[in-house]
Amino acid sequence: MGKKKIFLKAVLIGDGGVGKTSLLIRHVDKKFSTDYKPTLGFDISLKTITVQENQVELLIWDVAGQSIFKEIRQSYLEGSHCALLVYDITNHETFDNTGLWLKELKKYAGEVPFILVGNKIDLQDKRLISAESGEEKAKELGAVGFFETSAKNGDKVDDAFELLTSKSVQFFQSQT
Ligand code: G3D
Ligand code: MG
Repeated sequence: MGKKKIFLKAVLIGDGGVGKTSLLIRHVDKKFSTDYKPTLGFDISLKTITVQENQVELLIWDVAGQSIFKEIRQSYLEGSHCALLVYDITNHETFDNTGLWLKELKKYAGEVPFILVGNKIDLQDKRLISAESGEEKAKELGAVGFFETSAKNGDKVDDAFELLTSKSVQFFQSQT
């Protein structure tokens, strides 16, 4: 059996301002930018990750702007194989909204693996959501993993994307 090439569509979801774009920039380009220009529509980045001898091409979709229009949201979420569901540990509302984002994902993409991510852990003095609450939420929502990250200093960012990729490959291999 030769090596297989697998293409997966991953979407970044969660409220505006939680750090989705920053996490993507950190993972794909290995840098943190504070002055990138948000564009209209989507950005799609490609990340190649090797999982069990298979070359996985992760196409990571990121939506521009603070909120997503309903019409756009459908085409954004449809056909997703997996998702990174992000909240900000310094912002309660973003944590409470994770359930709504998951509902949207399920509506358009079905039951796909996702990882819950609590971002901005460099801001410890502003933390409002404990790691324990995050863990609990991840279980309650049915996430395949949970990480606390910092897009600012890179903490656990690659781990989150890599776990998402390997869990997704497992998931889709178990379905065929
Ligand atoms: P979004 O794509 O989810 O809307 P962004 O979020 O990636 O645009 O980030 C929103 C703001 O949070 C940005 O600040 C960004 O620099 C900041 N941010 C993202 N991740 C982190 C993090 O891990 N730690 C800290 N301290 N800040 C973060 P501005 O000021 O540019 O709006
Ligand atoms: Mg963004």
